[in-house]
Amino acid sequence: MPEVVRRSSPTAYPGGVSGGSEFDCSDPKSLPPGQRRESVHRPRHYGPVPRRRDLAGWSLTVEGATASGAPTVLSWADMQAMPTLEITADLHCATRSTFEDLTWFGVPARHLVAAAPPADDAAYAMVYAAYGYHANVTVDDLLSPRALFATHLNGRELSPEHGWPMRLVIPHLYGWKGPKWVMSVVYHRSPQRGFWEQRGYHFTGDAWREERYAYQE
Ligand SMILES: Nc1nc2c(c(=O)[nH]1)N[C@H]1C(S)=C(S)[C@@H](COP(=O)(O)O)O[C@H]1N2
Ligand SMILES: [Mo]
Repeated sequence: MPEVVRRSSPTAYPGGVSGGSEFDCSDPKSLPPGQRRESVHRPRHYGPVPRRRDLAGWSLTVEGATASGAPTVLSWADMQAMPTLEITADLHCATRSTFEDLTWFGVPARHLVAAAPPADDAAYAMVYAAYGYHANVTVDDLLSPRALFATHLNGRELSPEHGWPMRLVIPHLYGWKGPKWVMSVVYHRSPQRGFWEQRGYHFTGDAWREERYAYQE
């Protein structure tokens, strides 16, 4: 893996740990700058919610600048065979709403990267979802210990509105970096901008650095 420009967050965040093990601070914790707590976790997204389909036809494709040069297509059964992880994290929407203490369960993103690795010089990834939504992240973001492809929220299978059957969660980034109804991951050698990143939002989107808007880059 090349040396990636790691504009990531400090190891210890106020009120929690970015990556690494679970650390639950019972003191009132601080939120990232400019965020306010929301008591009800209402789903939010652009466009319609895909209908439930048979998981036998579901797949996640990893393609683009892969190490092998070929794409990898993972079935639902392939994903089920991977290690799992549960994390408790806050979801920070760039519109300033934070939803606290969500428990996500799924496949650590780093295991997907291990199963279908990028080429040595591919440091970027675009994550695609239903209806053309996509968000750019870095391979380092996917390798961060708390990044996961979630299938469950608060102990239940994801509802259609929250991304059934699978959505990406990267807690240190703003919510838009976590596509719901995920369909593919495309590795890139050069930076590319996703749906919101093309519409005025920040390339990196670290919530603790308040990387909200593209003009801050
Ligand atoms: N496919 C898709 N994924 C998406 C979005 C979207 O519009 N489409 N919105 C993003 C945004 S802006 C946020 S804040 C979170 C919200 O997740 P939630 O609805 O589970 O709270 O989903 C993200 N994932
Ligand atoms: Mo958002």
